[in-house]
Amino acid sequence: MSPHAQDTVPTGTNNWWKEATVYQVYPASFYDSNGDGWGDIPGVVEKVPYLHSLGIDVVWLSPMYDSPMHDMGYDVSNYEKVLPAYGTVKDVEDLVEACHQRGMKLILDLVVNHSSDEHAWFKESRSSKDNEKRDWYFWRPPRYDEAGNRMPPSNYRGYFAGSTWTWDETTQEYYLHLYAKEQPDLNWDNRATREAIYNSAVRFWLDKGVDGFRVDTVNKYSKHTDFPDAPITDPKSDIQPAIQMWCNGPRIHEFLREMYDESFAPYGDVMTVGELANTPNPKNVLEYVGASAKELSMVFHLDIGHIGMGPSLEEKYIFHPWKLTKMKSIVEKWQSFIEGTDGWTTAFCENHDNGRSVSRFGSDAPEFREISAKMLALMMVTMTGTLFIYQGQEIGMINAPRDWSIDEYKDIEGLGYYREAERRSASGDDPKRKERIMDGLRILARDHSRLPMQWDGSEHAGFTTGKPWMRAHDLSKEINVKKQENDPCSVLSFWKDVLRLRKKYRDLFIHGAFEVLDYENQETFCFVKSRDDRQALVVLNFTAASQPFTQAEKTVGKSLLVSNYDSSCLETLGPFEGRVYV
Ligand code: TEU
Repeated sequence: MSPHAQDTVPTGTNNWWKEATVYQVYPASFYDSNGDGWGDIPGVVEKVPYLHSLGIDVVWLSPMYDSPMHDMGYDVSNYEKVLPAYGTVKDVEDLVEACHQRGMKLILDLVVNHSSDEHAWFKESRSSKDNEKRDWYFWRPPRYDEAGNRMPPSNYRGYFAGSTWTWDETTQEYYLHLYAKEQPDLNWDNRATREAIYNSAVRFWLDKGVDGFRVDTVNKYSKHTDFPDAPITDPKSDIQPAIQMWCNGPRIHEFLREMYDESFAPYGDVMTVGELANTPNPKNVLEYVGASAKELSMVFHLDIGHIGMGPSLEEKYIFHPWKLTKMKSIVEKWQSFIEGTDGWTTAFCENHDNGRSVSRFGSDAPEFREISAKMLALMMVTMTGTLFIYQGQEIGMINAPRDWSIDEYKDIEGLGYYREAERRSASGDDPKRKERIMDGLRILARDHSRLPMQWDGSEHAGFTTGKPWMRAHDLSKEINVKKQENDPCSVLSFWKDVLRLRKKYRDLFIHGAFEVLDYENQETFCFVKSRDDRQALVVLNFTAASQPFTQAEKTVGKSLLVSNYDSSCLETLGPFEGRVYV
């Protein structure tokens, strides 16, 4: 590698966060240090050396704020307090310290599209129509149909299977919530609300030394506040998909620029990664992540997570078989769009809102579990952008067993879909919906990624000595950190090796230009990463059968850098084989 590889980087300033490997910790399920069945912040502190040995640069801690936990902490009742089961503000300061001591950084999850209905701001807002904080949330009077029945102000379907409007008896008005009724949307149009958000949720934590934020639902802060009805696309339902009413709204860039100027920039090169839904056009994405836009460092494009999901909110948890060309077109789009611009991108295939990648994109059959986890690792470490790994991905954790009943599922979103399906099946409106949704949840539910982290083969996977809030995987004796740590052939050891290679070949893997070679092929995914006169060739077999290596002639002049097979023949790719040539 050229010693000056970084000088040749074409994508603008090489900020510290561009080459970072980020590890997402879901605090409830990571490590329980006090035996109460819930993971906690001291538990994360204890595992910092483990993350450091893996090669992690940044820890992203999912919400740890005080919360009634209707949506696992994405319903914050006090931004300046920590959920008692997780610890204290002081514990978070200790975690900052533990990360910084090892040259690592810590980012938090900034959840400010909505608060909890138990937040003091909402309690005041709902108390009376003339309360000074009334306008901090969206309150609207009812409508009435011809028969005089009360109806919500608009026909929107929210994310968690129900209307976005809930009636409040006290003041006889509806309030808006894109998610659960316990998550009322904050009114960003009000300057005083924005100022309170910046102070309480952003500056409070930057003052404590955190290095940035993952910014939840980042493009939903500006709504079309006249709330017109959405077009009827689901005639059987009285609620309709209405995402265009709140994604990329009229004032969104004004708000994000203001937050940048007033809350991030004064603290230096703060890392911000926004969660950007429903922004299909790369040109519009650059409006958020171009360095000159001064809004966000980077965003997640959620398309990979949506593979296999239905096309609309109504169909979301009905599994739709997919083809490899789908994956390729998504990867190509979000790998290439920054080339020649001042924007930056991200690479990830797992988070707390999705099933496990091995179960979805590889195979969790015992004979293919490890090999396909390694193949997916090769895909991820060779991708341009900041890399995000989700806890347990590094040991190849898989979805919950298929025979677990709905009682093991805890997530508000999945359960909302399931209960709606039960009603619709029982009423005869859609008799098979319940089974189709349950089938979808087995692959796609958010619960799969929320099972306890598998540390060892002891009871509850070594996650807790108490009763875990969510059941540990039946296979935790087979898939766990302890078993893999000293095995040079394990998935964990493989991740450690390839994360090092990612840094060594940073000009190609982190900054390279991306090109797909075999777009039409539904079995293999071959792509090239290049910069100046240097090239890497990545070859991945996404099937459980051997496949011809159609791009073999492209290896001329290159040598094999890494593979998940010990040996193989050039022209044939074994099941889930992955190779990287440079
Ligand atoms: O998710 C945002 C979001 O819009 C969801 O639709 C997400 O893509 C979906 O749940 C995937 O199944 C964020 C958080 O990541 C999620 O955990 C929260 O529930 C949500 O915001 C509300 O805060």
